[in-house]
Amino acid sequence: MVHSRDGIYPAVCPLDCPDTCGLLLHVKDGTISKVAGNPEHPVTRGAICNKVRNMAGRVHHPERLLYPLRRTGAKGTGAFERISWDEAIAEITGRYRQLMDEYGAQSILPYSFYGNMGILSAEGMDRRFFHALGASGLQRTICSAAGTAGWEYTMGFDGGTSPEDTVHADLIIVWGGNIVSTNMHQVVYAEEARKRGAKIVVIDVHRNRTARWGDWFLPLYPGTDAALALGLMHILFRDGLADEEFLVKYATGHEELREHVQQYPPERVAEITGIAVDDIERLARLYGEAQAPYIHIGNGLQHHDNGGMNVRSIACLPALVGAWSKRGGGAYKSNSGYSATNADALRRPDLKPQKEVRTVNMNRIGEALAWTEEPIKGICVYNSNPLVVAPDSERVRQGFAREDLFTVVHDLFMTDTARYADIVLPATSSFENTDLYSSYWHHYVQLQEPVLEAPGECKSNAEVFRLLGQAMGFDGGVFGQTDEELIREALDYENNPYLNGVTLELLQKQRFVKLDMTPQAAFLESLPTPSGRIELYSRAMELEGLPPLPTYTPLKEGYDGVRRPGSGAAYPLMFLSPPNHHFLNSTFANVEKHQQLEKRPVLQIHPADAQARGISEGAEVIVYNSRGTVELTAAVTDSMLPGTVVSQGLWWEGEGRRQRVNTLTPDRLSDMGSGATFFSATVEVRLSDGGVEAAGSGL
Ligand SMILES: Nc1nc2c(c(=O)[nH]1)N[C@H]1C(S)=C(S)[C@@H](COP(=O)(O)OP(=O)(O)OC[C@H]3O[C@@H](n4cnc5c(=O)[nH]c(N)nc54)[C@H](O)[C@@H]3O)O[C@H]1N2
Ligand SMILES: Nc1nc2c(c(=O)[nH]1)N[C@H]1C(S)=C(S)[C@@H](COP(=O)(O)OP(=O)(O)OC[C@H]3O[C@@H](n4cnc5c(=O)[nH]c(N)nc54)[C@H](O)[C@@H]3O)O[C@H]1N2
Ligand code: SF4
Ligand SMILES: [Mo]
Repeated sequence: MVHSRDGIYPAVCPLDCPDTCGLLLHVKDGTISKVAGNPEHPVTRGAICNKVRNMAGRVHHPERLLYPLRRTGAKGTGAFERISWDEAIAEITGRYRQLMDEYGAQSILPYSFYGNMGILSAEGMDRRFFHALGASGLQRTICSAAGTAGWEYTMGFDGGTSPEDTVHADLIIVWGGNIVSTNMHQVVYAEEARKRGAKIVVIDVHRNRTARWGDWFLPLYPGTDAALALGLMHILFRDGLADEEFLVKYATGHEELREHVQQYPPERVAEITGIAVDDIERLARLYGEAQAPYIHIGNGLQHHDNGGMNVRSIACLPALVGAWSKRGGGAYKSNSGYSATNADALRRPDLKPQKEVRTVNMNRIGEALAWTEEPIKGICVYNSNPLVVAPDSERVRQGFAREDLFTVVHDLFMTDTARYADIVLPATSSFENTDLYSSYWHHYVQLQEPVLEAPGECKSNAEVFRLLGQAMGFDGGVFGQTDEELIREALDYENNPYLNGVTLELLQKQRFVKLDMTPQAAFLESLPTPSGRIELYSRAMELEGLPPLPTYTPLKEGYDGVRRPGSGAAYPLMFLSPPNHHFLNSTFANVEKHQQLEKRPVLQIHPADAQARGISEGAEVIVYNSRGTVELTAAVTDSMLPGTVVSQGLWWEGEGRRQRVNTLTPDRLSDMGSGATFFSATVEVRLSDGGVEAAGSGL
């Protein structure tokens, strides 16, 4: 099955990136000599990012884990001994049986995300195993949960404009998304639109790579996007730029909205957002007069206390101008709905011994590990690196340092999290497995078949949970299924008409298969909202105690609407920690090539804020708040409005340098969807005195 011969083989990029590229792996002597984009993949069209062009450095990294390990020293010190798989599986199942007897199965918690986007790797045997065990459930809300909730209240369906169609847009607004780094093929489509005359507007809190590429950059204060959207709606109604015919036909509540947005005149919105009145007026005119305006809603504005409402408010805009009925117009927040597979068949929630199990929000993992009532006694981490990616990371570290917590980590590397494990299991790279991939942006489903031999004793997620399930004595029919059987079950899903015609056989033949997009033509006629229409006014929100109309609410820890510190503001600077260009969340942060490309973790600070603190370019600074301290190198730049500082990238803990930015971020939950609020953080910054303070990381 595995190709041992030299050659060029198709593959799929497994990373949590909307582009889900088709790849070509050049293999020589059993190793990758080159990774290229597949020129035949209709969206990839031969182009891939620099991160994955350098993927061989990760897959063949000398520090890849090759054998199961058992801890021999204190947690966090990285002292382990090699054990066999038989010993590892026996120890895990033995401990799980003990915990179940003593504390109940819900004392065990899985912790996973999408380190590998493969459906079998992220949502298959693993889910079956924890369901059958009766373990606590995990709310996987770290990424886009707030925005998904805000979008679905408005549109009902987790889908929007098709990527290929955006070449026909004549105005593209990239709102809270750094697509040059995070969705490069959308940039390619936008370039095509630009050649046909489209303007590209970027709305962001800092002049990122995307802002530098766009035609017009509008910097604003963090977490004020809903106010801007409401201000635009105010002007659209005021100036007769709303598409009344469309609203009558497809929306609910436009009269209430017309009335409501009178509270958001441009002068007030300028004060809240930091954008000049003239610019708000100009943007509204551009939007209202465009033939087919398209909005790309990024993740940045979702990671806030008011993240759900930011998306909810922006999601109303296309309806106001009737953009949904223009080719290329509309908006994208996620297109996951189009490619939904049969989750129940794959994950088997019916295996749960009891219907209701406790769920734990992954954003609150630090707090959850400190519960004294019904404590979590076992945690199994895979596809994720919570010590680096979860908020309030010092609290997370303290949780993982608990001597009485039985921790299993399955990963390719000895991550910051794995160092705290009792048992570490070596994971295959995605190129060593069979898996099914769909995109949350484009419409192609892809198949990965093994290209490389697994090194050492690495095993895939599916294989690990098959072994664990069988060792626990769970149903052999469920835990004995092959990868191919699982894929067939996932694709057999009549509730999703877009999956029509996507089969394993066709995937084996073609590698990628386009979803059947014909139902999209009737998209507006069959929205799954309670009213069946675009809900500008949402009764469902009202019933849940949320404002039924889009509304601006200030951040909890930031500034209120007129730049006075809000109720919970303890520190004077807003701290933003979005992804960087060469890492994928915390993936690649340990690969030399990628580290060199990023150089080092820096803090971007405005000249006015730097001067007030005696900070000059290149100075070593301490960034701190009540949660902890991080050490970074200052980059003085006017890329942000004063009062905002930015550090891109999720670095692992440095040698003698505390640089995990999530030390500073709050574990509060967003207004809807129980999402993360990484970017609603405040900090103070001072020059480093050269010494490293005593408290903090134990790494
Ligand atoms: N190179 C690279 N690509 C990636 C990733 C990566 O780590 N590196 N991560 C992947 C994942 S998991 C995801 S979810 C996506 C995320 O990718 P994007 O959707 O692009 O989202 P972010 O990069 O989190 O944030 C985008 C921008 O929003 C800004 N922002 C922050 N707060 C606000 C605000 O209040 N208002 C506005 N308007 N802007 C704000 C941030 O500063 C940032 O410039 O990218 C994926 N692709
Ligand atoms: N401050 C701040 N924090 C953030 C963000 C931010 O913008 N700012 N972004 C947030 C977002 S949007 C997201 S999605 C999360 C992402 O958080 P995570 O999903 O935890 O992402 P990664 O850091 O890339 O960690 C994935 C881990 O999975 C491992 N892995 C890869 N493939 C496999 C496999 O096949 N099997 C197993 N067992 N392991 C595998 C990788 O080696 C890696 O260690 O981070 C969030 N955290
Ligand atoms: S990270 Fe994104 S852009 Fe890069 S190869 Fe993977 S899917 Fe394509
Ligand atoms: Mo994400």
